[in-house]
Amino acid sequence: MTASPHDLDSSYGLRHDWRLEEIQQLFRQPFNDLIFQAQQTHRREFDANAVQVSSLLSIKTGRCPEDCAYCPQSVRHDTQLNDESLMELNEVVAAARRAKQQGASRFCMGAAWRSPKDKDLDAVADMIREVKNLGLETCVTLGMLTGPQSQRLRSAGLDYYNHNLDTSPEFYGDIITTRTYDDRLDTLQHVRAAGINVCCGGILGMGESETDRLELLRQLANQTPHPESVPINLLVRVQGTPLQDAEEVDPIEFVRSIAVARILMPRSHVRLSAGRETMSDETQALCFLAGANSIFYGEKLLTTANPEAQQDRELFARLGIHPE
Ligand code: SAM
Ligand code: DTB
Ligand code: SF4
Repeated sequence: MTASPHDLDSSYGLRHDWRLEEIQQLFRQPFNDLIFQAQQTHRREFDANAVQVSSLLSIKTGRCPEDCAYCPQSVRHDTQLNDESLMELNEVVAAARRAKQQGASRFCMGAAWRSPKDKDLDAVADMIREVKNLGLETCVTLGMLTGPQSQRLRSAGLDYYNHNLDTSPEFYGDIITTRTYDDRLDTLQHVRAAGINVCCGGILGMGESETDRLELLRQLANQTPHPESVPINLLVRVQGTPLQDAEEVDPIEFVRSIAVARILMPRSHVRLSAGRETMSDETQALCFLAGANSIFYGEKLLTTANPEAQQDRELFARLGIHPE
């Protein structure tokens, strides 16, 4: 392992000034050295055998005006999706209750909006209050937010807001043209200023280069403070999206990316997010070894498949992992 002047293991500090070359050095070191460093960091900050579990629900599905190339919910792609308008409160609460019974500790509600209308926000605020009343942490992802909208969500008791950077600033324009990287950073600032925990990550497997992946991690790590939750999604290739035939990610490269996220953001929950349905148990085990300590749990993500809850319980039992 190469020691750097800012070696985290010597300072135990959190940094927000990472340079790309330093991240490349971390990423490219021998796999065993990288995993060892990530494990050391992980064990310093967390129970090494605990994994946080969140369940997802799509509360408004499809017909999104944005053109995100990866997304089955964009109105621009013909993906055979069943569109659904905003769900009723009682249906959402019933789904949250089931998620809690299955063992989830956080309930994340996603809506296919560019940004919510104020009327929508009233309905979502009711959902947040009711889900919180069940004793679950709450998370929503609704697209772009203004400052006042963020404050309204915080007043409803929202714990986390998910808004991803998705990729590097350089590759971003190849994936989304209907809103900018800066728009995303603005929303993240509003959420942070309202006192809501930030859940922010990205997607691997969209045809980006190694540099793009590391630049995404640099963008995340150089936020002050670090996002509390960092979802690393492996692209779910959905028929009808422009990325349906994107090249597969080498699982070892994926694990390396998780390890680097762990080292750069030692106190954040790194979430092994979309893409577990097609991932081997062994790759998932390596991701946990590399410092992933959160997953989406339950048979569905927003619109695509996720492993069955029972399958995940069996995997956790085989690995001696306990959910939290
Ligand atoms: N519309 C809101 C937005 O874009 O912020 C919220 C929902 S959107 C589906 C949430 C995130 O899901 C996206 O930012 C993206 O990172 C992830 N996502 C969407 N489709 C995906 C796919 N096919 N594979 C992996 N991740 C995906
Ligand atoms: C995140 O980073 N991944 C989740 C959550 N945040 C909202 C969404 C994954 C969506 C995968 C495609 C789908 O199921 O529609
Ligand atoms: Fe819409 Fe979000 Fe999908 Fe982009 S990722 S098309 S904003 S639902």
